[in-house]
Amino acid sequence: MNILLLTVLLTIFSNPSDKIQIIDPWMRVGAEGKATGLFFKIENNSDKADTLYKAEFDLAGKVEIHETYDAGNDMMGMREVGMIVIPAKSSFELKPGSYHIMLMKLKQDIKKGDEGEITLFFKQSGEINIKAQAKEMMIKKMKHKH
Ligand SMILES: [Cu+2]
Repeated sequence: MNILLLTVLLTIFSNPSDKIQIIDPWMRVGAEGKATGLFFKIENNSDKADTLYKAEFDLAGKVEIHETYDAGNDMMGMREVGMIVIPAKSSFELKPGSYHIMLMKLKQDIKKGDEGEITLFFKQSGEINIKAQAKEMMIKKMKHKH
């Protein structure tokens, strides 16, 4: 890799003026009319807390910020939370089985490898556009040997 390219890459990935960084965004594959999840890690490099309060996705009729909770009787439930606060100099991870962005009422199928552009809204940092690629969830396969 030449020095110029390396410098450009380092500038992109370690720009200290980027107070909020979105790391490894991805979404789960989904079917038209259904809902799917969007996940990423938020790094807040500033010395002020920031709040994620909204997300927009063109291919979803509705987008909500969700958390997963234990609903008792071995059931897991999901509910909307109005926002996620990321304290100063810390990070917060949205992941399956935990906090996530729920992309609802999908306007088309989202297949493995599809890329979606999503806009995240932060109180301090404003709008941040991200690209998330669709992946299939890793599901443990049951194997029967006879
Ligand atoms: Cu959800």
